[in-house]
Amino acid sequence: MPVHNSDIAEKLNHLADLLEIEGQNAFRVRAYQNAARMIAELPKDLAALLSEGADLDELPGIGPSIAEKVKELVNTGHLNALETLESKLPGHLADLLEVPNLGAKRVKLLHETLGINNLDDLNRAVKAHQLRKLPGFGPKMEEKLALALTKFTGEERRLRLDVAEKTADALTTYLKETPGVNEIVVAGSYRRRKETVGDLDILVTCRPNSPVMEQFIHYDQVQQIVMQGPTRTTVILKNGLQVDVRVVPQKSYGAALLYFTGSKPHNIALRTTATRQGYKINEYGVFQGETQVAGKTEADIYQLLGYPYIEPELRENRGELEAALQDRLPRLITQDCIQGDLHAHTKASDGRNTIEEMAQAALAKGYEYLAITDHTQHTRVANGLDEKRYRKHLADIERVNDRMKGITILKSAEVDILEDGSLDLPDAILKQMDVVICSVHSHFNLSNAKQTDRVLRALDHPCVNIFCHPTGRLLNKREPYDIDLEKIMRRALQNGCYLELNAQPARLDLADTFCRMAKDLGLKLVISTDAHKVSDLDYMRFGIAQARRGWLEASNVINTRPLKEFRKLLKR
Ligand code: DGT
Ligand code: CA
Ligand code: CA
Ligand code: ZN
Repeated sequence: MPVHNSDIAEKLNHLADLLEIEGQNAFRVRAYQNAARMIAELPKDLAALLSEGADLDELPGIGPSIAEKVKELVNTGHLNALETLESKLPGHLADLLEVPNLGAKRVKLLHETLGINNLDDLNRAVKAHQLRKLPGFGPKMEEKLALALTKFTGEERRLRLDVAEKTADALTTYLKETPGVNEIVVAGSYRRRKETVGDLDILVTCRPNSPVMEQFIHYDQVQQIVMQGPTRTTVILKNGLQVDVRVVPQKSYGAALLYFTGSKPHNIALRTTATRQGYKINEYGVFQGETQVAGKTEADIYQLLGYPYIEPELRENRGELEAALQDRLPRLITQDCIQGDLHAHTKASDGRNTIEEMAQAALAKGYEYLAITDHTQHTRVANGLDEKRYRKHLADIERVNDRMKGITILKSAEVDILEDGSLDLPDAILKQMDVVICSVHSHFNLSNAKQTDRVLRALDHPCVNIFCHPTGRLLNKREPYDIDLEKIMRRALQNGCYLELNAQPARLDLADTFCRMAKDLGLKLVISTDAHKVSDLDYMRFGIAQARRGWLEASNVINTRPLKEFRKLLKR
């Protein structure tokens, strides 16, 4: 595995954090932080520079000791100093750095004043309200940490869909090898494509005596067997995910699938209807007296009860049953409707591929257009481009576009919205772009009123087309900032601009309910991947799933339009 500049920067930053906690002098800490920033902004791969025999000492901000460490990282993927320090610091002190809102300074203070060494200690101190007295904390920060901790450590811990998907794919592939297995499907929130899942609910149909449960408990990722039986077995995997496997009879397959796909509120509402019609419904089928009248497939159950088939993503009891009865179900968007991606980074800022490589990959997906949207200077950690570099970058995009056949590369930028709502590039250069997307990357803690006004001001800028990842959330990591999205959506509608549904599985921002809100307001969205490398373009499917959970149809999403129409929609 090649070591990228961003990985090196991350390791050096982590080292700086640990050195700070350890009480090293501020100069040394800052030296590592500066080196990390410089490396993140470096246009060329350090690994490549080294293999060309370059002398890293020559780079600004890198002395001999840091140069040695970079070499070590590139050559071995490890950093001895970091590992030594990690083992030297008490217990799980470094885990605290992962908690939202805690940086090295705060961790050090917690350690020194309250003797907090790990997440458990922190949990106890938060509950005992010991933090609010510390300098720089206060009751509000204590509350924030309490919330962050329940998500971080408690039962509420849920796995991101993309992580669950990797686990589920590997496990179902393995289970399929068992003799006698017919069907394997992952039901539950996973099938409803929820952004995070609590556990995996797997259904299996098989021939009698198929050793599928034996096979399951011998899976090499099993950490603990919670319970084992012929029709239901539950384990916990090494990554902490709980998995239930249920063997169900073929004639009950549809009923079991419906039941275990949920959601629970959808099931309950459906059962109420069934009861009213004189049926009994459970995970084995639909019954009239003792006789099974439906249950082999989901569709035959819905049909018997007078409904058209309802897609799993809609089964949240948010009006889908009523809509189904009135033939008002949305014709949900599918991935093949997408004609272009409007958010992609390249090596020019913090991406890993060139303009050309990104465009080739988008072309291979059958897209008609791709917007190159590198960061602007304010986002220094992402190697954002200033005006001068951006001018050159636009010329580069144009040049590649002239060479490429079959796809149009749109000149764009992901422009930082500064604290006061102004944009991070001058109008003269924004005017040269085909499409302008903008984001909040700093000052997440403004009040609702200030944050909302800041974004409204950006949307009022005549060059702006799309407001990206509108709440800034990172699943399991960072709460959304405080902002009035309805106000934002109304202004976007009024101004002829759009909001992004960011398809990164760590973001999925907008959330499903906000997608639905946009649709109800009549505001169209853009679904973009925010790709930082070629393979990230595949994230589109997560965005599509989220859009479907938000009841979106192709007509609610502007990058389902061919380029010509898309350009018209951009006119404000
Ligand atoms: P999760 O795992 O928290 O992400 O969410 P789900 O929806 O996968 O929930 P889970 O794993 O507790 O249960 C799987 C499905 O089983 C759930 O979506 C609906 C069904 N189910 C579970 N408990 C009940 C229940 O008490 N009544 C009914 N009607 N259905 C239930
Ligand atoms: Ca589940
Ligand atoms: Ca479950
Ligand atoms: Zn981006």
